[in-house]
Amino acid sequence: MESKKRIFSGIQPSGDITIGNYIGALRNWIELQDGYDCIYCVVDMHAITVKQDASVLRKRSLDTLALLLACGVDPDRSILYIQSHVPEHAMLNWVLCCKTYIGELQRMTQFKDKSARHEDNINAGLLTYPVLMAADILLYRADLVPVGIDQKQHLELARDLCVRFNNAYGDTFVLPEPYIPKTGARIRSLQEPEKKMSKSDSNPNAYINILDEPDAIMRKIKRAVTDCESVIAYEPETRAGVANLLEIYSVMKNLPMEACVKRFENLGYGELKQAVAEAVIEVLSPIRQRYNELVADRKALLRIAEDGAEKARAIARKTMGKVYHKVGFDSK
Ligand code: AQP
Repeated sequence: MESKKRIFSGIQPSGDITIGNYIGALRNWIELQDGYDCIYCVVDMHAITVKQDASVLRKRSLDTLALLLACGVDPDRSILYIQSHVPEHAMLNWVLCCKTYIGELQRMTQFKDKSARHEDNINAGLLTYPVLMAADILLYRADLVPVGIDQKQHLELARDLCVRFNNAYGDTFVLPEPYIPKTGARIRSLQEPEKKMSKSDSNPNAYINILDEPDAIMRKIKRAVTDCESVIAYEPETRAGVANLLEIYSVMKNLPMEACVKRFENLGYGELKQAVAEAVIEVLSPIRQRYNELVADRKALLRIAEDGAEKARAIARKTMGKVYHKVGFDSK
């Protein structure tokens, strides 16, 4: 029997998870569970590349796990765990760091953006973030990585490192492919549509948190920046604000873009915003309800995290054994 292809993806517990994260990545995580062997991870080690309060991070990691469950990650079908519970991530990170050139990392858009945003804390982890991400993926020999477009550059580095290592030491890692959705790969900020929607944005009106209450969703979408045109059209290059609302609508309603544009023919921005907000509320309300139930039982969440880490470690340990042997460490 042919074995299923493997998926790996992660999310940082660095803030409230937004509909950008949901549309760009999480909803695909859920769908892909049907046909793939899926491994999903709360990447708390990535989160400390920017300053975090320890107790807040600890709580957020488990809350994020609960949110993934609420969105539909099924721990009976997929492996779900917290990155720091599996030490092999850090072990492979170090080996791969020694195979990565500084110039490759300095070119990364996210490093440039985050260095500008965190001028007082341009630490080495911010620079080597993509190497840890490569380690996450290669450790599990993942075939496919569902991510938003912002992670494409990092995934290319993971592919380069895979080829570099395999060429030097023989076949060890599997070459991962990105899985980027056609619609919603880059959901934009509601306030500055030229930027991506980001959970660490200092302006909460710029993003919709998956757990936002309906009135907050309605308010934020009604305030979303659009333009002075009068016709609703999908022109992402020149009319990013309106295109963003149409993309959110298209994904939430599961309707092709042409049908969405037709739906709003001869209507105004007020009607568009009302319909987008209602569509978002309809999808997010059941997730919020499930999350509130799940998050109340910390013991059950910890059990799921421990169980997931054990399953993940069984795979990671095997890869790491091979890697240590190949690079010349004395593996017992
Ligand atoms: N705006 C977005 N549109 C589509 N996809 C997005 N993703 C993030 N923002 C958007 C995708 O969500 C997944 C998890 O992201 P992450 O937690 O690894 O961090 P990130 O990419 O750095 O996202 P944020 O929200 O901007 O976090 P902060 O503010 O902490 O840096 C990834 O697959 C990502 O592509």
